[in-house]
Amino acid sequence: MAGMEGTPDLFALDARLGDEETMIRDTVRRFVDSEFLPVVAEHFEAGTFPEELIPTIGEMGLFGMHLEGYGCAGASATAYGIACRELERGDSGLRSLVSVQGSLCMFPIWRYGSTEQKERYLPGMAAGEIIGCFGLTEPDHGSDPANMSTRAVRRGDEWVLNGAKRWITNAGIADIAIVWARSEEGMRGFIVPTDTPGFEAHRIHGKLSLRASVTGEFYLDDVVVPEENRLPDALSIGAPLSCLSEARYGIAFGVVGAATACFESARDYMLERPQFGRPLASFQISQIKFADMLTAITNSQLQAFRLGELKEAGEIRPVHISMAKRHNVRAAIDVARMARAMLGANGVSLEYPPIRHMANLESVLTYEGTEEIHGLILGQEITGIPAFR
Ligand code: TGC
Ligand code: FAD
Repeated sequence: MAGMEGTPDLFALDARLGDEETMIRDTVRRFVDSEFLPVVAEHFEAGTFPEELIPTIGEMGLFGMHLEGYGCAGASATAYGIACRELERGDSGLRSLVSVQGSLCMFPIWRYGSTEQKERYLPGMAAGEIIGCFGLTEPDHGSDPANMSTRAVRRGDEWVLNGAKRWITNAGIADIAIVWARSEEGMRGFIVPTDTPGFEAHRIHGKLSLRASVTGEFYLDDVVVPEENRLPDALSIGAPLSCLSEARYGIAFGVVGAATACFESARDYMLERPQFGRPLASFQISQIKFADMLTAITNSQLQAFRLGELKEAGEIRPVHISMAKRHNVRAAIDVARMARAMLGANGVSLEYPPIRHMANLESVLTYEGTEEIHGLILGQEITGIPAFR
């Protein structure tokens, strides 16, 4: 009897996709297979992102693809999720680029910006001509951004920003930064061109996860921006947290792609490689591992698809996203580790994807709300008691 081939989808969930969603899935999958996968290992080793692919990603309409107007594709929430899944089948760093640009930088302008800001920035960002980064985390404030140190002081028609942001995806290559800062009036968000005097960005080196993604830090030393660069409708910590909801949604789908790549790699390897005179896939222990991996992937697919339905129905709540982000990242890490071990010594080589995904997923577990923070969000939903502080 022939075994399962290709991408696992035991419950035929992709059959529910509409024509446009299927077309987006196939286009992104072809791009990842033909243009990204051939170069990812060398970039991962070098600690670089293949920046020459950014215009193609823009042409495919993937930046801010779930937003309407201003040059954005206006695709469905599920289509955005499926695109994230296919991108992260390539590498979490590739999905990160699209998450940060679309959900963390374009979304706040689209949701909280003025018409002038939207017209000025969104078309260029959708095309990949203007790259953004999102500065919320600081050296001393990660899980608790509401207590951040960065300050914005109003001075007539302008604002003076001081502070430091660390662990910022794309800092160092970005043209603009979305900067969150506390002011006497409350939490505020600003669009800061990275060539503004007093703005200085550095790359973080020695990072052993998400290596095919640029991560950095930036400093704001008396950076002056005009009032017209403030996001007028962002008036509390709820504004940056709502951007996180957008990006976390994409991660819940994305990590299904990373897990799938690991599963396929282990399955194909074990079917081919004989030990003790038979293919490794023929041993019962291997098959139980495949069963556990496929079950974990299927559970994650189900959560992701339901999340898409809730988002499209306008019924999604942050706690739904927390459950799916937390569950699906943990499931993907477990699958990646299992796949890594099933490849034996070859599993520690960049020639095969599992170790790269396994290392990447450690960042994905931490960023966009750690596993513990999402657990506490669920704990609050269950008990009604916030246990963060
Ligand atoms: P809390 O009192 O719970 O809430 C304050 C206000 O915000 C609202 N809110 C949200 N709104 C939309 N989406 C969400 N996810 C929201 N969470 C909360 C809330 O309803 C409330 O509104 P209102 O009107 O009642 O005032 O706030 P808190 O300060 O106690 O924070 C709670 C906590 C711990 C959950 C929050 O701080 C948190 O999520 N911390 C984790 C920080 C985090 O995830 N940082 C991510 C940085 S960006 C990043 O990692 C990018 S990685 C990019 C990549 O490469 O992909
Ligand atoms: P901490 O908050 O110090 O947490 C350390 C540990 O303590 C964690 O295990 C955490 O779960 C636990 N902990 C914290 N609070 C509690 C509590 N109340 N109860 C129990 N346990 C708790 N940020 C951005 O703003 N923009 C970006 O683009 C961005 N990109 C990133 C890219 C990468 C590769 C990485 C690794 C991070 C990135 N981040 C970004 C930062 C990321 O969001 C933070 O690292 C994350 O929010 C956690 O903050 P922290 O690292 O300060 O950890």
